Amino acid sequence: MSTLRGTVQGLPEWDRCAVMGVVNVTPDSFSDGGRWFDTTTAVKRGLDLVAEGADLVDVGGESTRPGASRVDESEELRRVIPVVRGLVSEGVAVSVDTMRARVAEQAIAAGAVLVNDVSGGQADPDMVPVVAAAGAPFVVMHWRGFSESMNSRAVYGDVVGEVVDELRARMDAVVAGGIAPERVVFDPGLGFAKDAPHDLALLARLDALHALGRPLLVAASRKRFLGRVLAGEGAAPPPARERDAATAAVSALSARAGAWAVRVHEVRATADAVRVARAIEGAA
Ligand code: PMM
Repeated sequence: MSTLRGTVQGLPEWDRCAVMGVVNVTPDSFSDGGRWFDTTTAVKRGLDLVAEGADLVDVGGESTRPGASRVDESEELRRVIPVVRGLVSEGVAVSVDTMRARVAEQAIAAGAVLVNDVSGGQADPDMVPVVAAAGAPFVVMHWRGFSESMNSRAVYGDVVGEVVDELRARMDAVVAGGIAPERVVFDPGLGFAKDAPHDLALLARLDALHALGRPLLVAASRKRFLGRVLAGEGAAPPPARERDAATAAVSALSARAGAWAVRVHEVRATADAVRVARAIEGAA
């Protein structure tokens, strides 16, 4: 299992699946929007996540929920950079969740150790050159377009095969742009241009994504497909905040399947899940 997980140049190595805790400094993220919106509260939230077992804290200032419209760059910078700085000054390993090169650049200058771009470098033509020049590790998520329109792009013949092919093409592009392959992390992009059956099919076939040869980040936390699974056919899904036990279940399964990291809003249960998965792995 551990050989599957892999390592990311420029980041610490953990002997189990890592836990990335989420701090959304946004008024409108689908699952926790508005709760951590001012700098002090957001930094405190990040520190609480570390105390609960997060290895990395992912700071984002733009909601990517389906249908969301974009924030402008100055507002995103205003939201994100002070939080990055505050967490870095407390010794936290910070990842920045952004599609903008300028935000990534300033976050790296403020001490962020990982750039998490849900567009995999497609939204901003300056992103790949900026990440390459900084020598920063880079999350390449499977993405087919901005939130306004992504639901209409959830059309696949073979979702696993197409996601694998599209991620491979992104790898070629980012490597051609100067990012070292050893610094790339892949992410299947659950919920991004995907319906519940697509998300489930991808989770069932993490092995096919592993065949791409890079560490995997799985970000299932509170997503719509979990609401669908929990509600069953035809019923109303539970609200996002009632999907944390289901999220922890995905964390355990992903860790056992060799994921490098899981990205979650509620850290405590997932921190336990990845440790249990590690213990089982060690006993095999
Ligand atoms: N999902 C969201 C935001 N950032 N980053 C990665 N790498 N993968 C994801 O699936 C992902 C992400 C949307 O969820 P949120 O609004 O609850 O943070």
